Amino acid sequence: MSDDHIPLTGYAPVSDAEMSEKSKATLEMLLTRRTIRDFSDKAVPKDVIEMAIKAAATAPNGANQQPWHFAAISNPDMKRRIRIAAEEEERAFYGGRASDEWLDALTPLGTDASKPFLETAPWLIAIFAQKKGPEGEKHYYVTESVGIAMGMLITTLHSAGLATLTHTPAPMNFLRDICERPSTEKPLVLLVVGHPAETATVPKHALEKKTFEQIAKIWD
Ligand code: IYR
Repeated sequence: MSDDHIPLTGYAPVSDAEMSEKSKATLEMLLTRRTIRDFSDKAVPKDVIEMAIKAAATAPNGANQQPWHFAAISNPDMKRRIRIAAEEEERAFYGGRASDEWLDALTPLGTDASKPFLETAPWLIAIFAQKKGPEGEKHYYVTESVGIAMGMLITTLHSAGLATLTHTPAPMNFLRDICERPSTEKPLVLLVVGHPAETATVPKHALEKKTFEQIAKIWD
């Protein structure tokens, strides 16, 4: 073993039966996750958000450069500014910037330019990808790394009992100004986090999942 490596810890031996049980339990937990757009204004403690961000930051990533920044916002004034800027972009998107083909693909979701959840939900997490480090050094596999971290963030929040919406106003460069981030960072997603409103619905379309055979092939 070279001087710059240490023995692996954290992997207790596990039986095949236990592995099956645990993976099934995680699958069942994830099968209950739904993207929602109707949020309650019920508060969510800051420590839950902090914990979820710490969980996201354990993600495997290119050259351990950890090329991410999470701006977690519950400040009502910032949420309002984000809503105003996002709705302006969305009005342009739905009013002609998006192709007919794109708008057709969105029809079953029933989305439009109105984004009240950006003020109603207790937390917004703006996720930034750092193309470069503080000294201008290049980062590798940035989108992949941040994508994995976002998946882990959503999984942690869902397993805590919270609902999320992966909102992607396009373009969302306004987030850089509002969250005071440098031009070397690209906002990727605005994650809306909170409890579902009692009246929340999900589009039937979202429940139509591809079969296992459509998405995978096992070569054993
Ligand atoms: N950003 C828009 C449009 C939108 C695009 C996709 I792809 C979606 O899956 C959902 C919405 C909006 O948030 O309404």
